[in-house]
Amino acid sequence: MIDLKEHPHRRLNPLTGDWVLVSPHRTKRPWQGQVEKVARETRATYDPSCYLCPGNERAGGHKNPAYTGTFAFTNDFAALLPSSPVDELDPHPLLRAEGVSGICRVICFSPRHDLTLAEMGVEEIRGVVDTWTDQYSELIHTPGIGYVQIFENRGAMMGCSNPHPHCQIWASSAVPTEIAKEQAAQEAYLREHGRTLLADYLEYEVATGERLVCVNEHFVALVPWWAVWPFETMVISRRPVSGLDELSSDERDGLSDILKQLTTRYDNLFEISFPYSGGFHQRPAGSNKEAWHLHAHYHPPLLRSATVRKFLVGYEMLAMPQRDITPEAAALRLRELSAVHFKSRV
Ligand code: H2U
Ligand code: ZN
Repeated sequence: MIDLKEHPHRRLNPLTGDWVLVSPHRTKRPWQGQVEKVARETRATYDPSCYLCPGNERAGGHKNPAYTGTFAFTNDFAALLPSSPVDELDPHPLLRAEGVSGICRVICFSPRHDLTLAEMGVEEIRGVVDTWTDQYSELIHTPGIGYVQIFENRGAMMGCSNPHPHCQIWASSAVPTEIAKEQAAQEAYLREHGRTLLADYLEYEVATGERLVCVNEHFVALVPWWAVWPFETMVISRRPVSGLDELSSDERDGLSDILKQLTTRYDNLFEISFPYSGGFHQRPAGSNKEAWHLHAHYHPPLLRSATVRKFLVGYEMLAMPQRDITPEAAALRLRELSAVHFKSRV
């Protein structure tokens, strides 16, 4: 019998069909890297050289308005363009190409240059949730758009170009690879069980509690059974809605609260502004509303300290992802952290 705390094993991600190798025995090996204290960064509330601060000029000469809440604009260096051709070009059966058109936007979460989601109030986060919802609702019904990806790169380690709190939206004609995998799995699950895959998964996780990080009436944050990144989490709506546009006002409050709780715990883990890439997965245009279950994924790279990160290289690049610390151990650590942000403690 395998012991999940002792024996190397692999776990299946039912949303994608991908496996992850778990090597719990390796966490017992001695760690000789030093655990350094990182100096606290202090930032001004306004930075005259920031291209996201209110009133400042961006690349290409656009000037930001004196915004007071959230602010959305078209990315000046958009990866997708609205009217580019979407036809196919296949010079050989093995060499296929397809044009992809789309819309790329940037959303500032706050006029304050020095804040992060973790340090914003729940009411301000609610403003961000409302903007995400408005953007999704508009873009998912835009002709030619197949999928709307909302994502945030937080911290320089994740390639974030600017500390001003912001996220990106890429709305594309094509449905991206990860979404296509999750769509196929969720549709197959609904056909077989008559419920969403994540409703059944959530029911099990809430009953056992082992991988939960924090919960409220409307949302659950947990380290998924199949987590690849050391402190990877998912935020899942308790009610099986297919997108942000189907959340009630109370549920939007619940989402704001769970994001505040989760990002605060993340920051408290190493007492830094915790880097991650995270974002929402929700129904593509014209897809089955019954099958899709709204959720967010958070993929933080840090492993042991503010600077020791996990790389997906070597075996991971050539064979499959691997982790040492178990998802259960990661969830326990996050769950036991304070829900009060370290910067606001006296
Ligand atoms: P990231 O920090 O996740 O890279 O997002 C910042 C985005 O802002 C990035 O996609 C855009 C970049 O193209 N940007 C502008 O649209 N205008 C600017 O003046 C600078 C950066
Ligand atoms: Zn700024």
